[in-house]
Amino acid sequence: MRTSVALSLLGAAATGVAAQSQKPLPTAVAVNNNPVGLVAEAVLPGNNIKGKVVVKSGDGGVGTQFNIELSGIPEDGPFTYHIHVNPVPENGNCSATLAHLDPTERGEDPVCDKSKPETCQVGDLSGKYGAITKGQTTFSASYLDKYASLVEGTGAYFLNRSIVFHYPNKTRITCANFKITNAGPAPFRFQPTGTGISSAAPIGTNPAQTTGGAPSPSGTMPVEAGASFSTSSMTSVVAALLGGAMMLML
Ligand SMILES: *[C@@H]1O[C@H](CO)[C@@H](O)[C@H](O)[C@H]1NC(C)=O
Ligand SMILES: *[C@@H]1O[C@H](CO)[C@@H](O)[C@H](O)[C@H]1NC(C)=O
Ligand SMILES: *[C@@H]1O[C@H](CO)[C@@H](O)[C@H](O)[C@H]1NC(C)=O
Ligand SMILES: [Cu+2]
Repeated sequence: MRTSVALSLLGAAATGVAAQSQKPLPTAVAVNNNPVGLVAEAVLPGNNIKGKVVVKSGDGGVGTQFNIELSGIPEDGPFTYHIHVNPVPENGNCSATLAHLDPTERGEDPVCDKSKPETCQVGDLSGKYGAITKGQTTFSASYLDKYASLVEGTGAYFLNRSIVFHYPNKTRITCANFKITNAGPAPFRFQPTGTGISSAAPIGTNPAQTTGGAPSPSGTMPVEAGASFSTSSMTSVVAALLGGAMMLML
């Protein structure tokens, strides 16, 4: 009797210890305010794997769409790839990009569980969406990632960082920096005599913005302009429809 009580207490204590050592992994924050229309790409230098990784804001600024097209892939895969913390320096040294983008600081272990992408390192793209399998000489992938951020100033922001491809032994094969190719619509400015929203302002593709850092001169967010215009035009459409319906009812 005493023995069994003691044993069950021991059992409970052991269970407690096991539960403690499996602390839940931190979860990444889903990004819903990426700048609509923003497009960037990382073009590989092409001395082995060729191709590029194009990223853009998901619909309505929700998540980041990744489109990857590669060719000339060596035979000795599988290859993993990640967003790394630092950019590639001028000399192309992929080692200088340091570790994976990991704003939640969950670390490398345990390995990423694809079914719980929010618990993976934000930069562990092959962990979340699959590696380049052995034997394929070309690779294309397209997916929406909820956690990588296009919002400057946030920990998961990655357009000032790099993408790195690895051999199975983790040696770095190739790497490239992201460059903004389209900053998205310029801030909307109200023009009383204007005939159309599209003529309101030039598209913001000035090179200063592609190197990152400088906010747009007006300091307003480029994103909301189109959205608020279409909201107001939607409102008037709805109002017109409602008006029509009421006329019919009378
Ligand atoms: C590349 O970067 C790593 C890490 O910063 C450094 O240790 C190494 O010396 C660099 N190699 C070259 C060739 O610059
Ligand atoms: C990239 O941008 C983020 C957010 O703005 C910042 O915290 C980080 O230090 C930057 N990293 C580099 C390498 O510039
Ligand atoms: C890793 O693998 C590549 C390709 O097979 C090879 O060229 C390289 O020497 C290996 N590096 C190490 C450190 O074993
Ligand atoms: Cu990596």
